Amino acid sequence: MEPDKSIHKNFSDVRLYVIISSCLTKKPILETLQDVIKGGADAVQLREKTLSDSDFIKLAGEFRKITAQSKTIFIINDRAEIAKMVDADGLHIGQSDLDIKTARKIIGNKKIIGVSTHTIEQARKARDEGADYIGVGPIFSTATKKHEPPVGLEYLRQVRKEISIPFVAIGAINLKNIQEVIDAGGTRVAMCSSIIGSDTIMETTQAFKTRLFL
Ligand code: TZP
Ligand code: MG
Repeated sequence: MEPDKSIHKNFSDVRLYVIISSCLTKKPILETLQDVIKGGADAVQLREKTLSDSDFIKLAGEFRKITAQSKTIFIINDRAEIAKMVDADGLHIGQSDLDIKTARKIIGNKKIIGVSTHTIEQARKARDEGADYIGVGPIFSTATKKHEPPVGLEYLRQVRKEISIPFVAIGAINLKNIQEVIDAGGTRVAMCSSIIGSDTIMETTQAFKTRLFL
C-alpha cells in the first residue's frame, strides 16, 4: 500500500523540532516537554539511547498523553514497536537502524517516518523509499552525537536544491549560528542541547521560534 501522503501536510507545518533526552535536560523530563510545548515546539522527539524498553514505554506513554493535548507532533527515536504501542505520531530512524519498509510495516501508513542523512546519496535514497522528512546533519560538530562528523552547510544547500520532501537541519544549532542555517536554506531546524540544556527552556524555545519566523 502507498504511504498516506496527507501526512506530509502535517509535517510540512513543522519549523521548530526539539529533541528531548533525559541525560541532557536541566529539569525533570516531563517539565521539559511541557516547557518546549509552551514555547512553541512544532514537533518533539523522545530520544533515549540507554533506557530499558519498559522504562521507555512508560515515558513514551506520558509523552503521548501530554502531546495529545497540544498541536505538537510526537516522534519516537529508534524504537518502532514502542512508537506503534503508544500511538506516537511518528518514528525517527538513522542509517544503521531498521529500514523504512520495515518501519512502515510496524507503524503503518498514516504515521510519519523521518530518516537521518549525512550525504546527498542517503537523502535521495530516503526520499525514494518514502521518508516523510529527512534530518540533515550534523551541520556543526556536536557533543550530542560525537561519533558523527559534521557535514557543514554545503550539504544543507545541496538538499535545498535537490530534495523536495521536508528536511530538518540539525547538529549544534544555537541562537548564535541559526542565521547561517536559515541563510543556507534551513527553514526547519532541530535542536537538542541548546534548548533542553538551557536554564530557561520555555523562553529559549520561544526565542528560536521567533528567529525562524523573522
Ligand atoms: N543527529 C544529528 S546531530 C544530532 C542528532 C540526533 C544531535 C543534535 O543535538 P544538538 O545538541 O542540538 O547538537
Ligand atoms: Mg537511531
